[in-house]
Amino acid sequence: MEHYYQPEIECASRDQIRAWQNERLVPTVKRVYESVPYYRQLMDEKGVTPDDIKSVDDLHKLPFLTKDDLRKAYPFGLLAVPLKDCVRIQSTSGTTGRRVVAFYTQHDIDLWDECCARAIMAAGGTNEDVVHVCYGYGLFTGGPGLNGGSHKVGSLTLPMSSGNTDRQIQFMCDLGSTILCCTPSYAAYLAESIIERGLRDQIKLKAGIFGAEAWSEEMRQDIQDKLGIKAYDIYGLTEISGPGVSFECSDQHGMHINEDHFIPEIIDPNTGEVLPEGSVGELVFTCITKDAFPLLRYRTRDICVLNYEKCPCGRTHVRMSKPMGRSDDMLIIKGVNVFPSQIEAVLLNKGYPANYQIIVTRENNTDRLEVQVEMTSEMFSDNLSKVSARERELVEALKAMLGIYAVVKLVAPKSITRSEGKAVRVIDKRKLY
Ligand code: DLL
Repeated sequence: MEHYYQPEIECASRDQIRAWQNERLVPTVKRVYESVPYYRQLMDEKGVTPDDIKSVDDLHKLPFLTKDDLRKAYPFGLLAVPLKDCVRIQSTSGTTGRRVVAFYTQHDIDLWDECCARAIMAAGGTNEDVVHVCYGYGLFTGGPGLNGGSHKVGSLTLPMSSGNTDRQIQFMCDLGSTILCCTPSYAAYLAESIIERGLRDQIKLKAGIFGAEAWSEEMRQDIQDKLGIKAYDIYGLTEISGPGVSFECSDQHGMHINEDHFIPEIIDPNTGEVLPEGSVGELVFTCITKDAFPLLRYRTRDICVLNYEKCPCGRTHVRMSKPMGRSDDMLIIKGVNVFPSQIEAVLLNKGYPANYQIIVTRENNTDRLEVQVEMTSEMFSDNLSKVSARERELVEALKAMLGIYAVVKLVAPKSITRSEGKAVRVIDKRKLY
């Protein structure tokens, strides 16, 4: 049976959703124009006034915001309420040195928690569940977001945070965790560790809510099989609130965007033009219910496609595909566009674990792509010629997928460093030149 946290909203008619969007967008634009000088200037430069925005149909007239704007306006430049009204900040992991700080009023946190509660209930969660949260707590939004959602559902919440795998597994067994929330790469590692310790029969997990990084269908299958659970995707970004901007339902075909809070658009990342329904492009969000940090037309850099078809789960909110990559994470190798997710799909499809690293270098002005991937322990016991044959097979499969040659190195099980948060998949050494 499908569970909903707010059925009247999650299953509202498309007309009703559009009506909410229209009635919330108009005052939000007005308020941002009046209270955020940074955005007012962008609107003035584009010659748009709040009066020009009468409905969602006018959204395209507004200027975009990018991560670059957030950096320029750091830390308070995009705040739309007095700082005294804020109760919390969260921040990005900042792996690329581009730290973003987002502000929340108590009302913002309540709405964010509700979005996460919708995700937990869509994964079958109820007040009888034990929700084991090993996303990081602290500045990262993963832990606090799922924690708040779990409280709203009324589940018993284990605020584990990341790390200490032995303790994670012990609590999972002792307290009977039923829903696991973490990054998919950590879920895969936990699955491996649980099986290694012979504890597969001692865990009561039934579902996982995995997101914050790209993961393939093959990886989903692998985690589901190893843990005997149903694995649900969840998406979000700090700038827009955190996890729960969208989430998967039992149908597992795309993530329902919480459209009563965030209006999505798909644009051409090069021209900024809004693309017709069904196009692949960059996802842009406009926040229509936030007090403190209501970003308008924020460019996520995530590449995906929106699906407005009816979903068997009964929810009516549009579904976004798994992000296929990021317009800024896309590697251009020998002039060819390569998304790490394409490489992962090939590896998992050939039976390799999701422990791999992509290393890009430049030698004599020529790009070199190397893919290091761990063997399973069965593969590792193969003789050398069999290992070489496997490497050749992967080279061919990668060539067929990407159209370029990649050096493949099969490495020993467990030799690639594990991540407790987001995995580091790509090492692009060309940037150092
Ligand atoms: O990763 C928020 C989050 C926490 C989402 C926990 C889900 C679960 P940031 O650190 O700001 O926020 O990173 C946001 O991560 O623009 C995507 O590129 C990527 N991302 C997030 N969820 C997914 C997903 C959190 N399900 C950036 N699939 C986003 C693929 C994802 N990529």
